[in-house]
Amino acid sequence: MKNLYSVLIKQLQLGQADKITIHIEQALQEGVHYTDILNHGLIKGMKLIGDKFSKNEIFVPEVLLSARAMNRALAVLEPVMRQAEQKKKKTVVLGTVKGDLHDIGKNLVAVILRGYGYKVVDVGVDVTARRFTETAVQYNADVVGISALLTTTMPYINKIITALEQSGCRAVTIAGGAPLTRQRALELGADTFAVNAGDAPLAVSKVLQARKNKSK
Ligand code: B1M
Repeated sequence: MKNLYSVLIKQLQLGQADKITIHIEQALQEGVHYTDILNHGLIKGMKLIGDKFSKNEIFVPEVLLSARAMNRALAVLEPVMRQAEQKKKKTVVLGTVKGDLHDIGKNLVAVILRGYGYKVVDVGVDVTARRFTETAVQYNADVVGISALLTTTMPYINKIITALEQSGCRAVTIAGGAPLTRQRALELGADTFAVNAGDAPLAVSKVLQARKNKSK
């Protein structure tokens, strides 16, 4: 099994989108759990790529190839997670802020939330406050999830939350993304924060539960 994960990490690093999808399909057929593929293979692999990028050991073209392979890999896992889903509970509108094109972390958050039974409406990347708000109102969202990966795009989280409040939307807001801290997320008006995709469902459910208790 260790070999499976190191092969996935290698394929991610080489941006081998076709090979990685075939490999994941085989692993799933052999009974490997999707959470193991995510945690021991894909997330670990993206972290290594991020570290190499930060140290200038690899550059944007390589990262783009890896990002494409990662998104293809997530697309293979998604139906499996949907199947595991028992019943849809709450609706989450999820997107990456205006000016920001990073979507791998957001996509991972979507996969995990779906796995926990949330209905996720993914509004994509480079999303304006207006689009977040209109979609939240349209779907009567329980949760709005905002991803921001750049120091320069982080402040836009506050614009989105202000627009949601002005529209009368009462959705719980969660923000996340590499440069963000809990303190900064709360300063920007978010109800909660998650440092990684795995923590997002618990963070959201804590706030939803607290609201429910308050309204009793
Ligand atoms: Co960019 N990039 N990038 N990049 N990129 C970072 C973020 C950076 C830290 C790299 C660096 O310099 N060390 C840096 C930001 C610095 C800063 O502002 N503090 C940076 C920069 C500067 C840029 C550009 C400006 C580079 C340039 O063009 N000069 C440019 C901006 C483009 C734009 O958005 N307008 C840019 C472009 C790109 C690519 C297009 C090449 C590519 C994105 C491809 C894509 O997403 N489709 C890319 C990538 C891949 C990265 C790194 C290497 C990896 C990001 C990633 O996917 N990580 C990143 C370096 C790094 O993080 N070490 C970097 C894997 C992913 C699973 O983790 O996204 O952190 P992450 O998500 C995590 C958590 O943050 C959290 O959970 C996720 C899973 O555990 N999370 C949430 C995320 N969203 C959440 C939402 C939640 C809850 C948790 O609730 C809603």
